[in-house]
Amino acid sequence: MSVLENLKENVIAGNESKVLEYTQKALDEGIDLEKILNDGFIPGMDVVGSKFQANEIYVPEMLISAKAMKAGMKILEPLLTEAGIEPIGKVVIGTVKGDLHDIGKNLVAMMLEGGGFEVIDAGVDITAQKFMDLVKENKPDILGLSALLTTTMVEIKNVIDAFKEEGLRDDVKIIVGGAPVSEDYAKDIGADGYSPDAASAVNLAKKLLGK
Ligand code: B1M
Repeated sequence: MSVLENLKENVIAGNESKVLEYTQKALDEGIDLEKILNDGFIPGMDVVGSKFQANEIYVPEMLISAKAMKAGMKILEPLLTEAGIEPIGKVVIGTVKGDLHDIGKNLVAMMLEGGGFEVIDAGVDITAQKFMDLVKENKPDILGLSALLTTTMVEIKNVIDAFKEEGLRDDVKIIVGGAPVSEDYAKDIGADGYSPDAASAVNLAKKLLGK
């Protein structure tokens, strides 16, 4: 198996030490940074996403793969920045005001990174004002809003309404998710998209940007 095939397989297996080893090997062999990303990390996380959607693996396995991917990406990130290689899009993501659940949101963030996006993670309990400030400051292509409680789900609508009132709604695509959120709710409140899980959030984000 080539170094990149090994990298991909170890991302899928969630073997962090091997991911680090093969990332370094790929760099030592002088393999192009974009090639390491496009033929190692991204296809690895693609397989993880597909397996999750097919119920072949579950959240813990996906988290382990995402963690291994993130560790390897830490080596690549400064080099990618130095080389001026652009991510496929920028996402600001956070859990809305009043809500402290972040496991699902973190998974979505990690899968988006694995899919080639730059992700700015705002954290949890984020107000509409803070989301607006982050969008003005970072100019992301996509804003991701997560809510896990039926009581905080309504806050997603408040954020979207605040963006409309401030005249910022057309500046960013808004995607939403979290256990109580549904496709119908997303449509009703004027979101650009909904995804039920982390793997489909990546497909949705790519689709919204025409990638
Ligand atoms: Co809480 N909690 N919790 N909790 N908690 C739930 C959500 C609950 C369903 C449990 C229950 O009663 N059966 C319930 C909500 C009921 C409701 O409103 N419908 C509940 C409650 C009531 C509460 C408290 C109010 C409890 C209390 O204090 N009385 C309290 C609220 C605190 C607050 O937020 N203000 C509370 C607290 C907590 C802990 C802090 C203890 C902890 C959170 C730790 C953390 O996140 N750091 C916690 C946990 C762990 C859970 C459960 C057990 C697990 C949630 C989770 O992480 N799931 C949960 C019950 C359950 O789900 N079995 C429960 C795994 C995760 C990978 O899935 O987050 O759904 P999920 O994310 C998925 C998708 O939803 C989607 O992709 C992810 C990955 O595939 N997704 C997106 C998520 N965000 C997305 C964004 C996207 C796209 C997709 O685009 C932007």
